[in-house]
Amino acid sequence: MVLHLDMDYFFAQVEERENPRFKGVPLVVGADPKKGKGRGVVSTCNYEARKFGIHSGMAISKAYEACPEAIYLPVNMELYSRVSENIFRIIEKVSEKYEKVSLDEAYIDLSGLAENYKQAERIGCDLKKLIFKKEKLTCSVGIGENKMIAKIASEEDKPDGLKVVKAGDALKFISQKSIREIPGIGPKTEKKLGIILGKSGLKIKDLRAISKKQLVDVLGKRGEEIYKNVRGEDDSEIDLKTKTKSIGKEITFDQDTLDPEKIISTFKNLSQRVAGMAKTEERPIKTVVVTCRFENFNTYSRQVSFKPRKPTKGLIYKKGAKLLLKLLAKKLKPVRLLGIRVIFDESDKE
Ligand code: TTP
Ligand code: MG
Ligand code: MG
Repeated sequence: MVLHLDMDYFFAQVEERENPRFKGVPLVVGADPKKGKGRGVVSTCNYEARKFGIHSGMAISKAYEACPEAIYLPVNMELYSRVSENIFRIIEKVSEKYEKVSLDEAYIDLSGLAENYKQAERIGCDLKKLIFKKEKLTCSVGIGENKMIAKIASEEDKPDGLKVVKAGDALKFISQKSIREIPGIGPKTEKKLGIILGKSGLKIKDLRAISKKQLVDVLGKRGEEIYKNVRGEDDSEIDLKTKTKSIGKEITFDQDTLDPEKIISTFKNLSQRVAGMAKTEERPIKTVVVTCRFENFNTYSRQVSFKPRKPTKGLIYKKGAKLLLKLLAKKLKPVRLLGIRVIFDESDKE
């Protein structure tokens, strides 16, 4: 048995908690909308804002168009990382056998913890209560016989949901769901499958009509997995305690710029923020990667590796700036986007 947990509208919910007057009104976390002229995207929004069609990844200008009266907040990653750490500490108390998927999402291996679905449900219920008690945040939990079923189950009653899908009910449970609920089926795969069956808006049960051979012909190796997935099966393992491999941050300028002062001060600021985030991992870094996108959208990355060291602002900035300056001197074009990323040392891997 597997339990999947995902925090509800995570960044936005944390902001609501920090400032209750954001509750009950549309709240969007992401780039500055600049009265509709902003260039970035929506990170997430609360459910009130979702009623206006706003969602993660949408252009912030589109979101503003849909709901100019919403409250727009910048991404405060340091805050969300801190909250995320607290949540994972609570999860760890329930079980050491978990996989961290993202800041707000985890799979927990229930084998050895629960003997039946009733016990599993209690564990899910307790975990939700614990998180709410300690962090005043809601999450949604799904329980199933494998990762895929657990994940689809956790989506079922969001927000603040708890859904248990017993082994015998899994097939029926997924039948009427969109094929997009299967992890890894995105718009491209959906389109290819739509062509095979000659229709759109495919449900999971529709895919059961496609032979394994045909799925493999169209999708390659992934076709074999999908053949199993649509039958409720999923052999993917819980990847226990995957450590964060890297942390980075990038920024798109409001206007492409060649101004050295602006570029350097922005880069310094980015380095500082990345250092702040990297520090919370309490592990040394071994590589710094710099990314630069120019006005023509050509994007270049340069990296440097060194003996593992503490991720201080000074180190990250010094290593990064050298790479950046080399790149800028060579290209001499206005800059659209700057990014910096650090890669952690993994030689201490268990
Ligand atoms: P999700 O769990 O996908 O979304 P969510 O928690 O905001 O909403 P839901 O209730 O549907 O789970 O992502 C977790 C956080 O990751 C989200 O709060 C913000 C961030 N995020 C982005 O910054 N950009 C993205 O495109 C997505 C999908 C998420
Ligand atoms: Mg979430
Ligand atoms: Mg998530």
